[in-house]
Amino acid sequence: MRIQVVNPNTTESMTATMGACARAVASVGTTVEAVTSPMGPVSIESHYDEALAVPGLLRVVAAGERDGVDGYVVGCFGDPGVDAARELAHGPVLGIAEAAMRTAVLLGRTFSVVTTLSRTAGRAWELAARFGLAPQCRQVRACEIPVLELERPGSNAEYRITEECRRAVDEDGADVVVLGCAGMADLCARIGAAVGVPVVDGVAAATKMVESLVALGLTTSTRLEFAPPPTKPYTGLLSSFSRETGATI
Ligand code: 2AL
Repeated sequence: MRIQVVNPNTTESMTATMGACARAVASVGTTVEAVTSPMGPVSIESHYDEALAVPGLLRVVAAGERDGVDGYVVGCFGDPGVDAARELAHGPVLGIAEAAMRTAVLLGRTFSVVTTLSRTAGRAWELAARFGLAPQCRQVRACEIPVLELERPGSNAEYRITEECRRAVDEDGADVVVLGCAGMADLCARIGAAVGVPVVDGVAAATKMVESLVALGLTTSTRLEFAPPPTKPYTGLLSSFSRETGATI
């Protein structure tokens, strides 16, 4: 089985972190390929970033389809482009926010999300509502750490995230904490040990869920909404995307 963990931002070091965390949970016989988007923002922390991260993600998925990839993880907590990627892919596609939040409610009554910047909290709430999980989401907490600061050697990001996770438990009464950025994936086990409640990293959770869906022989329904998109010309800077919605899938 081949699963691609796609980093929709263009920072290779974050892709490497995500790949290592996905491989650590993948079963024997599953190959995890961590792929960096070929275009777009170096980090995703605004709606503008999110919108412009989607073309690169779709490029990767279209190439993966030509190459026989079985399923995809979209490795950004805004779950950018997941619906569009589902239209392109023959196998399952899962975003890390959806995987993490759905996992959290299997483990406790309530969860809080601990994310990077407070400007991303609105999107996390919107996703929780979309998944029907807003009633169980106690709070979306921000550490005010920009995404690329997570990668900077010598940063105190782990300490600040751990303290915010403690507040999620003590002040929100959350049974479970969800880490709200793919760049936090490698911190999950240590933070879980420190705060004493389950802490969920969406990269690992999504990898196991995609692996399970592929093993079950289940994939996105192509009956209507998620059928391959209609073929049509795309113009201007996006003209090369025309073929990706056409005969190649
Ligand atoms: C993210 C993420 O997971 N990757 C990225 O670039 N931005 N999420 C976030 N809340 O900042």
